[in-house]
Amino acid sequence: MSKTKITSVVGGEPVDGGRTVASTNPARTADVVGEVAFADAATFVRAAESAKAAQRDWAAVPAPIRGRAIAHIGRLVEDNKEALARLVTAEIGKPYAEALGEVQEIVDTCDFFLGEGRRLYGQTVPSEMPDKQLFTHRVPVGAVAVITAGNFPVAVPSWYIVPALLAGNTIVWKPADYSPVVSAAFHEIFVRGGGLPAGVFNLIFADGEQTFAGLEQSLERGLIDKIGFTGSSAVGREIGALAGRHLQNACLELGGKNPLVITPNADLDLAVEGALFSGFGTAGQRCTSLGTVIVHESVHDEFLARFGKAVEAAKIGDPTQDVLMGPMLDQKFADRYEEYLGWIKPHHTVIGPTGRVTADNPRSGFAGDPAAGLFYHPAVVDGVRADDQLFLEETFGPIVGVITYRDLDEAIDLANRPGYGLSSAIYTTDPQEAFTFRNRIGAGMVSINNSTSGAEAHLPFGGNGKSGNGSRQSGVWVLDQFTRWQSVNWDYSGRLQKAQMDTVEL
Ligand code: UN1
Repeated sequence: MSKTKITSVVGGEPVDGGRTVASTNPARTADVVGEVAFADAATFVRAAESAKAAQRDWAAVPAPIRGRAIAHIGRLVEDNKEALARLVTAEIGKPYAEALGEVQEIVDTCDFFLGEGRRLYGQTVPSEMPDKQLFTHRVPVGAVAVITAGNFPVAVPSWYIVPALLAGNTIVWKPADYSPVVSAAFHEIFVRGGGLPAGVFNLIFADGEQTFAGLEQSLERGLIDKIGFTGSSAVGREIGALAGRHLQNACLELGGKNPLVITPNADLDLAVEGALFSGFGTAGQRCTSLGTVIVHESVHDEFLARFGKAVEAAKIGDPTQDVLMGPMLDQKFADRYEEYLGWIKPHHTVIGPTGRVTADNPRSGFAGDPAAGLFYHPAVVDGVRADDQLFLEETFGPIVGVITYRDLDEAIDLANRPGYGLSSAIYTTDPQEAFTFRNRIGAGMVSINNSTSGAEAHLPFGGNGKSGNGSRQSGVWVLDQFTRWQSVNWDYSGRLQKAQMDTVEL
């Protein structure tokens, strides 16, 4: 693949200069996919100025016409689906079938919101007084800063950018630093497909420090009206605090330690399949990835035997082939996996080989050349305890813990204990167990007889506790993030009618 030079785009113009960083293919780390020029805080502020300046005209475009722009974007993404998916696979090592699914999520999001341009409903509301009418309108929030992670380099940004544009907002997007080539391709499709005027959708590549400084300065100058952030809980806290200091409420989609409960009434084969996919799909690097299996003690041994076998048989390796698990997305996540293993191994039973896949530490049936990339063994850790670091913290890697329980109360207590609250799952054929779990789990998303991963574009997505501040994306619900309600009070009585004082009595 030829090297591409990627830059930020502010007000429709590329911004070169600054430090240049190479983006490599995690499945073949010697391959440079592209080079990206990192911008500084001042460039971020210029992007915010540009978004702010373009917002009034963009909001003046009738919503159905903005919906049509979203429709064109969706079609262009669909026309370029394979090419974009191949780029996702090349730059972050996501297996190609998953990458295709990820690109499809943009199409689904566009499909949903193109019609929303013709709805974007407000209400008519009766007044306490005669000859007076009350209305509500959704109005755009203004210029939105979108900061996203690289594990879903195109689907998750579209969850913010599509509804925000549809609702009449303009954007400064700062994607993850390890997926710049995919991000630039996404930006290009959106600007071209939607015919977006300059300044409506700005793209900034920058490191965390410059981004934070640029964001802070933009907030101080009133240039950014809303922040959407997907990433770790630690950075989410900082973003949330920064937003709060400016009396804003950020849309935060953070980490998860997602539990999967297996009751004695579960279909065990189905549970094994669900645990395998959500534990090791995307090499465990989804915010919705499985953290801990909470299994009833009576079925623990049988589950573990079947799960162990399934993990051993799973295809791992070259993400352009048909594999369950490709490489780690980036060196920093590989390092973290190693760090966790160093902590886990002295204390726990780990099933099968762990660590990096090498000639000395092989993986049977490995697809391709393990030495070429950031390939690791999937780790299943038995005998986890409720006060273990592994039980309490997100690992963002292919590590699944297993803990046992005695009754459903204990299982639910364990599922809630880490204090995250993104996704969760229960495997049971007993509806009573399923509904008790649904009723008492603290997570924003609950799967019954399905894995913890696998959001759909029209169902609310989001978490509670350490997983977010209760904001929700997807479907109509996300419009509450990117619009504000305006109340209109229209008096046609020709006199001053005072609320409460002139209220009509029966
Ligand atoms: C994320 O990992 O940030 O539900 C989002 C899922 C995905 C989205 C995950 N479609 O697994």
